[in-house]
Amino acid sequence: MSKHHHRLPLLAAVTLLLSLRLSATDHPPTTTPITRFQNYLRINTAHPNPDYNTAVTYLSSFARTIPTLQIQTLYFTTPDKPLLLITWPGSNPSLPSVLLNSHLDSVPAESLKWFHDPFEAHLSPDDGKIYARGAQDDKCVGMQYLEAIKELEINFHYSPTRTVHISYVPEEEVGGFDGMAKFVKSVEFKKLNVGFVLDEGQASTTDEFRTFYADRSPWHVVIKATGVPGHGSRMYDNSAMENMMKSIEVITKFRENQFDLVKAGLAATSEVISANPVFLKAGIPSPTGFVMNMQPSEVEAGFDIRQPPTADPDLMRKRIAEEWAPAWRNMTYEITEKGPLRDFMGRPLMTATDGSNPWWSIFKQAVEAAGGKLAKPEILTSTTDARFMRQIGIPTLGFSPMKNTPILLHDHNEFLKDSVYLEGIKNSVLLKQRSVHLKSFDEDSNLLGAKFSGLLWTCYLVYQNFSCNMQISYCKNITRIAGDGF
Ligand SMILES: *[C@@H]1O[C@H](CO)[C@@H](O)[C@H](O)[C@H]1NC(C)=O
Ligand SMILES: *[C@@H]1O[C@H](CO)[C@@H](O)[C@H](O)[C@H]1NC(C)=O
Ligand SMILES: CC(=O)N[C@H]1CO[C@H](CO)[C@@H](O)[C@@H]1O
Ligand SMILES: [Zn+2]
Repeated sequence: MSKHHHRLPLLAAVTLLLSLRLSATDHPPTTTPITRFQNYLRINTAHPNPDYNTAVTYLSSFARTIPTLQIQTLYFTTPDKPLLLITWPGSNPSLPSVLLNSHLDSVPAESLKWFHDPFEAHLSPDDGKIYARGAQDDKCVGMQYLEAIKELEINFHYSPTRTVHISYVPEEEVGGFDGMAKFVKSVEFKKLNVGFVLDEGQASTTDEFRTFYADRSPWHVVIKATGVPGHGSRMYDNSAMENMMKSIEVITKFRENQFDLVKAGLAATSEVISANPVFLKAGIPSPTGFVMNMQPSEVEAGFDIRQPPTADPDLMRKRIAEEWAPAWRNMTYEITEKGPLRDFMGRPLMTATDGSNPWWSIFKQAVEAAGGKLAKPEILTSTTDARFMRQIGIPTLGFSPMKNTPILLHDHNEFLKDSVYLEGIKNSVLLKQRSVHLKSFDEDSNLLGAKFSGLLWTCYLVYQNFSCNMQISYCKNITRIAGDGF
C-alpha cells in the first residue's frame, strides 16, 4: 500500500507534465489506465444533460487501439442517446456470448458540496482517491472491461472462444426505458445470442466482493381519497382527509412490520418490501399558505414501493386495492410498475446462484481461484438495467470489483481509490516480462472442468483488480497442467 502512496503523486505529476507538453507540442500524451479512467470521468454524462456522444467518441477511440474489436453505435431513440456496442469476436461464434454491460450516464452532482469538482476526476496525491461523479457508479467497470481486454489481447495474444460484447447504454439512471429496455427488445440484441451478462454491482466495505443476483422492483403508487368538503369547525365522518389518514395508518403499520424484520436481523433491507411515503397533497391554497377553516374534498399521497423478486405482486395489488385504497372508503389508486417482477416465463426475476447455473459456478471459480472472496450473493436494494436482461431469461449478475471501499454511489464526494481501480500497474509489467503463453487456454480450462473458458479468463482479468500476482499463480497452474513450463 505504502508503495502506491509514493508512486501515485509521481504518476499524477507525470500526467500533468505530459498534458502540459501536449498543449505545447500537439503530441498525443502517453496515457495510463488511471489517466484513461480519469479522462472518461471528466466527460460530464450527468443528468439532466448527459453528453453521451463525447463519451461514446472517447470509448470508441480507446477501443480502436485494440485491433480485433468491432465497434458500432446504435440509436433506438434520438441521436443524442447513442448506445455503444463493442464486440470481441470469439473463435466459436456459435456459442452463446457474454455481455459486459455498463451505463454511460450518472446522477447529477452538487458541485459546491464536494471537496473537488465532481467532473475534474481529481486524484488525491495523499491517498490515491479519484473524486468524480461516476467513479463507482459505474464508469469504473466500463473502463475496466476494455482495459482487461486490451491486456489480454496485447500482452497475452489471447482471443476468446466465446464472443464477448461490451455495451455502454444511456439512460440507466432515469429508468433505462430509452436505453437497455429498448436494446433488449431489438433485432441487434437478438443477433448477439447473449448467454450471460455481467452488469454493475456495488462497492463492498469489507474484504469480500459483493454480487447481486436480483434487483428490487419499484412501483410508484399514488392513492387518492375524496370526501365531502366542510367548514373547518364541523365534525363529520368520511372526510377525504380522514379516509386518507386511515390508509396512512395501515401503510405505516405495514412498513413497520417489514422494517422490524430488518431491525431484528431476520432479513436484509433488500429482502423486504419497502413502502416509503414520498408526497402528500392536500389543502386549499391561499395567498399566504392554505385555507385553514376548510376541510378539503380531495387528498393524494404517493409511495415508493420496492419489492424483492420473492414477493408476490398479485398479493401486493390485492393489498393496495383492499387495504390501502379501498373503493368503499371512496379511494382510488394508481400503480405505475417501473419494472417487472417476473420473467417472460412467469418466474421470479432472479439469477440462480447455485449449481443449477453453470455461469454462476464459473464466475465463482474464477473469483476464488484468483484468491478473491465472494460475500453471500445479495438482492440489490435499488434497481439497475439488469432487470431487463433477467426479464428475457438471461442470467445476469451485478458485480463491480470494489473491496474495502465506502459505498458512495449517488453521494457527495463519490470516489474510488486508484489502487482499488487498478492494483498492479507494476504487476502487469511483470506479467509482460514473463510473457505467459496461453495458447491452449481452452484445453486447460477444460482440464480444470471449466467449459466457459472465454468467460473464465475474462473474469480473471476484469475482476481480480488487475492483481497479477493472482493471475500468475493461476497461469502457473494452467501451464503446469498443460505441461508448458513457466
Ligand atoms: C363515499 O362517498 C359517498 C358519496 O359521496 C358517501 O355517501 C359515503 O358516505 C362515502 N363513504 C366513505 C366511507 O367515505
Ligand atoms: C492450483 O492448483 C492446485 C492443485 O490443483 C489448487 O489447489 C490451487 O487452488 C490452484 N490455484 C489456483 C490459483 O488456481
Ligand atoms: C482493492 C483491492 O481489492 N485490492 C486487492 C487486489 O488484490 C490483492 C491480492 O494480490 C490484494 O492484496 C488487494 O487488497
Ligand atoms: Zn449505476
